[in-house]
Amino acid sequence: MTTHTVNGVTLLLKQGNIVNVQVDAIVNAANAGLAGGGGVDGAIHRAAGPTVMQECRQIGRCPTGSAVATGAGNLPARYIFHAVGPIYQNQGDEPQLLAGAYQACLNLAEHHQIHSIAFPSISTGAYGYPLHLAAPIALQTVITHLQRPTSLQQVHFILFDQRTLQAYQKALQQLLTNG
Ligand code: AR6
Repeated sequence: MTTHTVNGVTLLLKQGNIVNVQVDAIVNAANAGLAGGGGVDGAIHRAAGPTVMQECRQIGRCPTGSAVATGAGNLPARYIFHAVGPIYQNQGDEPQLLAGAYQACLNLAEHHQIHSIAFPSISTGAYGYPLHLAAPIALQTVITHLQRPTSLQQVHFILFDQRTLQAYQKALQQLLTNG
């Protein structure tokens, strides 16, 4: 585990399963149809129970690079923020869309005035975003956001495997060294 403080807010990088994390909002790596799927999306819907999918159906869609909020069902959280990252196809707009997915969650956090949020590594599983490119975008978006006044006190990155944790640790070190 790595912890770092940004402007009084704790940033944690930790290996684990996001469904077990006690925070105000858990972020899901969803698809634009909010239709459920494998990976972290499957794990979250399984653990949360059917009410969350019912809410997703009512919302309908979420554009790539954005996020929508639902309740958290049986999860120990108040909200799930369903974020839609880009499918990596090297078309050029992926960095903006990935940053947009994180930023939309941070905006929802401010809107709901929550204190803690947990992110998975959006787009780096089924959506194929190279880890060494995605990790600095995720961290930079969060760190930049925390430089302004915020309701957040803790931001967790819950990274499923050691390879992903190490990529985020390396990216954080580089961002802190290079500014
Ligand atoms: N907790 C934390 N991270 C997890 C968990 C978990 N329980 N399970 C997997 N991961 P992915 P994407 C990691 O594929 O690339 C779905 O079918 C995983 O190891 O879940 O954004 C959706 O419905 C990887 O590091 O999301 C979409 O269709 C990271 O979460 C599509 O996949 C993201 O992998 C979204 O693809």
